[in-house]
Amino acid sequence: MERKFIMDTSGKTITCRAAIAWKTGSTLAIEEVQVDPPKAREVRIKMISTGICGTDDHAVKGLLSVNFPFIPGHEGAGIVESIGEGVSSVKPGDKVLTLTIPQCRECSSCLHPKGNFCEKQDVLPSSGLMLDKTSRFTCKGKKIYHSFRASTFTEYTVVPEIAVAKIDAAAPMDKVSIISCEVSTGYGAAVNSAKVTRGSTCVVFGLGGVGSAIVMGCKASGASRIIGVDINEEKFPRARALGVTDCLNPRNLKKPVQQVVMEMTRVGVDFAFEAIGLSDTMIAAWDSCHWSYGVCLIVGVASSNSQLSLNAPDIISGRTLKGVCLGDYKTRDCIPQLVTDYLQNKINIDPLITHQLPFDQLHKAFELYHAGKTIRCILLF
Ligand code: PAD
Ligand code: ZN
Repeated sequence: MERKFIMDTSGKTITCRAAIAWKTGSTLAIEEVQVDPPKAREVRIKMISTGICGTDDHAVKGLLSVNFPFIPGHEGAGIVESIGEGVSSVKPGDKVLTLTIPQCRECSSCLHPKGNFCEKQDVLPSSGLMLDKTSRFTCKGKKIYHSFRASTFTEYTVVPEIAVAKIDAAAPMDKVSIISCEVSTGYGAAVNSAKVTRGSTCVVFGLGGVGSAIVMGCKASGASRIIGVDINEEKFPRARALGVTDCLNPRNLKKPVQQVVMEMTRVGVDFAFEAIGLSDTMIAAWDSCHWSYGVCLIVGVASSNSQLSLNAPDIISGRTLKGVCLGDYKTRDCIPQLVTDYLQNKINIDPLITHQLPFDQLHKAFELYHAGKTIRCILLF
């Protein structure tokens, strides 16, 4: 008779592999780390997969204000290994996604019908610590910081219960990690935040992971024209397959890209999305909108302390400028539904996944990302 030995790790420190960013801009190092058990209202997760998001790259490069050394990654799918005292929404064995923006259901954002930027988030600013201001990670006796209270580039992580979304037990865990950020951010920005209308015109700046998910959302909403802007033309064929009707490389244009968009649409677009994280492209997106009813959504995360400078008098013409995080979804309430929608073939996330590699090939995954070859590369544990 076959006997299974399952080691009970609950309540114990787990030693496992994790990627650490030791200092600004340094290559990630795969190290042996100690992961403490979850404290009250915390959850320890055995990671199954994690995507590499543009925000992780910004953080590792030191473009965002984060504390080093830290374990990057936030776009994760895993299985609950153990829970701390008072946790009631998940139990060991549950399939979950990590959430960069938690939903505490008590703060001003959570209680407002439209708010999703929970006050208990750790992005702006980022302390790299859990809610009790301590860390659950150590390496070689040193304290290691968390990344947005998610840290998914590790075999085990600890997160607050309010930053965990329980998902459908049938979810394919090698794929759904991207729903925790890329899909909810991009698809959500179009369908939930902008509420792109049938027959409308859209422009999407940046055709990487998030931009591609925005294109999917614009297409699903019935946009009649979707202009895609990227400096990497290798992104164009896939973008066209997802619904982009016109591709522009600003480096090959003789005029500013916003002027070209204006001429192509005669009056400016209904909806403009910025999914790069640069002030210049945010301004270009704003300038591409119809001056009266155009809506400009800023999805890209700009580097810390950067400023956005707009021509002040132009603002009264009526355009809307809106920032959006995770598609404006109330994360724990809404993100599991996207997983169910995927399982029911209402959305298809497969074209957004171009690469899947084992976790120990993390460096190859980052090389492919930096070479502009990936839409999303998922690391598998
Ligand atoms: P990505 O690296 O996959 O995509 C960025 C794309 O922009 C690439 O295709 C680049 O070639 C392109 N690009 C770079 N510079 C320019 C330029 N000057 N002009 C035109 N195109 C350019 O990253 P991503 O899609 O994972 O993330 C994109 C941004 O979205 C990034 O700033 C990230 O931090 C942000 C993000 N925001 C949220 C949110 O909730 N607001 C969530 C996740 C990611
Ligand atoms: Zn909250």
